[in-house]
Amino acid sequence: MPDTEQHKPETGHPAERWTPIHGQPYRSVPYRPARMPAGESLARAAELAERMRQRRTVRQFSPDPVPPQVVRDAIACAATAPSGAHQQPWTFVLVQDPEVRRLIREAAEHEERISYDGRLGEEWLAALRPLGTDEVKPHLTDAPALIVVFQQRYWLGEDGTKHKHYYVDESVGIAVGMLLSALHLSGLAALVHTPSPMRFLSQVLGRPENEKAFAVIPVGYPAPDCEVPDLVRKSLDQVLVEV
Ligand code: IYR
Repeated sequence: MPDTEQHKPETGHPAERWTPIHGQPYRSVPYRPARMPAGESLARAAELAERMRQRRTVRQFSPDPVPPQVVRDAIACAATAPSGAHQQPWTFVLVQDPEVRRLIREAAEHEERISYDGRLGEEWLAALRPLGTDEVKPHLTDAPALIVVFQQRYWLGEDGTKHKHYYVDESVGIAVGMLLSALHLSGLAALVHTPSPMRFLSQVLGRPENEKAFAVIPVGYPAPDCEVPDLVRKSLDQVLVEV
């Protein structure tokens, strides 16, 4: 079996940077994590479930800065997500520049105004009414950081050939779930914002044509007067079916 640089496991070491592989099998390496005692598993699972229950989507952010390394590490967590054919079809753009955040807000509010003025349709507007959202998006400039997530629909070979990626929606969705968990468990609040259409994000951020915006995620601390809707989550017996 070939043993080239491309087949080595990813350790994050600069000499082992990922490059796309094509049609060659991966080398296998042992995977023998120590088994966690059941008692410890139970305790950790219950604690994690409780901490995740405390996560809330926030729409009112404090302008206080966040440690950028916390956000980078949360993105590093997201980038460990499983993906179709291990193609890792994601790009995370971390925007802290106030002028770029202002441009994103301006363009998002322009699109959202059209959406709330009727593009969404009456049924969709009715579904949103309980949340009270509208076209004004102060979180895009109040939050000190935005993570703009792009899906890579395909990758471009050096000769310009397009190689399709598989299960891109699923892969990026899983990665965003892991990102939200990591941010929350690291003490930061977030919002998944999906201005529509999102083409302006590629233009403002100068992204290549193989990338399509997936979501804008403002990240920060809740404003001191932040309020959230008094939501009730489905109980476990409403979401879990055991066979
Ligand atoms: N993208 C719009 C509308 C919107 C849609 C859904 I579904 C939401 O859960 C919330 C908002 C906006 O961001 O306002």
